[in-house]
Amino acid sequence: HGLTTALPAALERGEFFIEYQPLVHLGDGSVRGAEALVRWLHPQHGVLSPDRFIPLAEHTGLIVPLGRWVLEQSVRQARAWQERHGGAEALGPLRINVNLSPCQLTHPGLVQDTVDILERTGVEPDALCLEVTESALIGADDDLLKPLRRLAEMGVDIALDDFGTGYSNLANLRRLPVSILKLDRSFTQSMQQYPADPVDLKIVEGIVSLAHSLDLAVTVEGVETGAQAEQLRILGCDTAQGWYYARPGPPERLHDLALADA
Ligand code: G
Ligand code: G
Ligand code: MN
Ligand code: NA
Repeated sequence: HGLTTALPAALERGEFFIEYQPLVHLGDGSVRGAEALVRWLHPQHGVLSPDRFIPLAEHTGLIVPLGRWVLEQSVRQARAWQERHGGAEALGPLRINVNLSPCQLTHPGLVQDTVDILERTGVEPDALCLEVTESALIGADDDLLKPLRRLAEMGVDIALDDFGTGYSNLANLRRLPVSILKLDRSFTQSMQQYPADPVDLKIVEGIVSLAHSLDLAVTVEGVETGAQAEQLRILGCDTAQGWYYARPGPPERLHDLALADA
């Protein structure tokens, strides 16, 4: 595969870049942070989405250095936002969410790399959230959970991404060192019609109430309309992300959005 063999040189040549999508507090609409989403500016094919190359990078192992690069860039960016965001201290420092692939979880350097990056940048652990998909943690044994536990003990948030798409063993949640559920976009899409499907409403209501009783915060993905945002806010969701607020974009944009409500 041409893309696969081009990956290592692409990392060396700096062809990857990161877009940031704001995370918004549903209660007051303020920007609280952003999710980092990597892209590849390929010299022939133009901008490639992560769906095109993350699976290849996972297959070849390049995901480990690529993931480390994404983490370092994103945390550096968070530091830069925090330094320029002095007006909004009441809201706490702007946070950064970074996706972890399952291969990074099994790599022995994960905890130390993360500690090093936080120390080098001076970003507090509680301003970092690592997103792991529900499917990566299904059936996870203690060895797999150990690095996540260490990170959680340091104060790093762990979010369960795409929640509700795997077979959700809700009882299993108690065992995971997770502090945030990211409700899959499909739930948000079912809030499109007004009034929304009563069964879907009950399901989201149930997830939110279970999450809160376990001390987990709920972030919703894929919010595209104000009506969805309002419905999800009423259902008790805490934070939202989606095109209604902003598409993924360059880091300066997040800064403008965050300062606008500072
Ligand atoms: O940005 P986009 O909406 O196209 O993202 C598509 C998918 O790629 C999402 O599931 C997202 O979690 C994943 N993704 C984006 N950036 C990264 C990254 O840095 N590492 C990993 N492992 N996945 C990522
Ligand atoms: O990590 P995760 O799989 O959640 O990645 C987020 C993905 O969702 C990215 O590909 C991002 O571009 C996409 N996305 C973000 N906001 C929206 C939205 O409002 N609607 C839709 N359809 N996709 C979105
Ligand atoms: Mn994600
Ligand atoms: Na997701």
